[in-house]
Amino acid sequence: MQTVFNAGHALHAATHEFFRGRLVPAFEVPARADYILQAVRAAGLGEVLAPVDHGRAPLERVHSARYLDFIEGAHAEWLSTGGEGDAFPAVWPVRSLRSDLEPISFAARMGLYSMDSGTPLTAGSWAAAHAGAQASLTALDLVLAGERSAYVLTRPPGHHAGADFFGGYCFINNAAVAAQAARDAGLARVAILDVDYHHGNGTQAIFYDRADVFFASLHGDPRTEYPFFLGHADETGAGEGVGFNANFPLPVGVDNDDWFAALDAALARLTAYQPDLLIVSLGVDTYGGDPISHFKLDEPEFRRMGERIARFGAPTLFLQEGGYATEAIGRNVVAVLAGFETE
Ligand code: SP5
Ligand code: ZN
Repeated sequence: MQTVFNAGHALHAATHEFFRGRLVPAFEVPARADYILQAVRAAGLGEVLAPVDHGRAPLERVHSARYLDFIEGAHAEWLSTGGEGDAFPAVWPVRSLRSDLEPISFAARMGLYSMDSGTPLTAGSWAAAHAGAQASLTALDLVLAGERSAYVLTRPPGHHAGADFFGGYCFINNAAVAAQAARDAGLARVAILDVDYHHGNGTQAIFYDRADVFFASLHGDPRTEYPFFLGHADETGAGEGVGFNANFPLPVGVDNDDWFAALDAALARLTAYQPDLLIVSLGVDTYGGDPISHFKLDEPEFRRMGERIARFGAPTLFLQEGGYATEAIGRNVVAVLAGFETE
């Protein structure tokens, strides 16, 4: 399996994130990608390629131009309006407040275009996220050209980012950009399987009223786990999209057997859908040793996950999402990808 590596990932480097009113050391750090790259090379998984620039148009198929403009200029604007270091939002247009008008105030626009204060927007966030989307499009090209699979090694992750907001460490929704690009390349049906510990609220929202992209997700129950406000089992799609969204919320500490039963149930739904392409939002924060999550998968389970996804039998694009046990992340990711390769 070939890897498309976003070497620009390190431009997004936060030292701290907001948590319970304090700055705590950031979890989503450049070393994550370094460890994965090392493990991919050590395992001899396959060639490591650089992204090819596909421009901004494929991003605008998913995100609003206004949002992309904002993210591109946000850090410079933060500095020019008196901010120091990384930028954080502090005010949001919640129920009864208006989000249909774009304010002039930078602080107000930070709130309009975000969902939480736990996502540092750094000087290099746009460059890193933009390059990650290019890596995703490059890996998609490999699969469209007939490769059985490809892996996108990138950060920041993408699945929490919506059409016009950032959050959950995510700015550009790589899975959504790739899925839309696959549709635009002529594939009729695309399935997204999100196995990150956290519900992929951004991806779900982007495709919620559509039948041409099926979103299925296994994740910590949003009643207790981030992103809290989406990811319940009764979210099955809207309008033409009814029946093309499937959530499998699982309790904190879920048994590995129950996690795999949910994976089988999700894949059964996707089998009935008969997609032309499977995109896997591959977060490995389901690892037992993850510092911010509460599932119990380990290397044998990650390998089994890869085998199970391979048996699904569709051309498969793996995209890196979460995983915060930095020293174990390479081993865990490679276990999934190597498991896929052996099937
Ligand atoms: C892509 C992805 O996995 N995003 C996850 C975003 C999680 N944001 C909430 C983080 C809360 C950190 N909690 C720290 C607890 C330390 N004991
Ligand atoms: Zn996650």
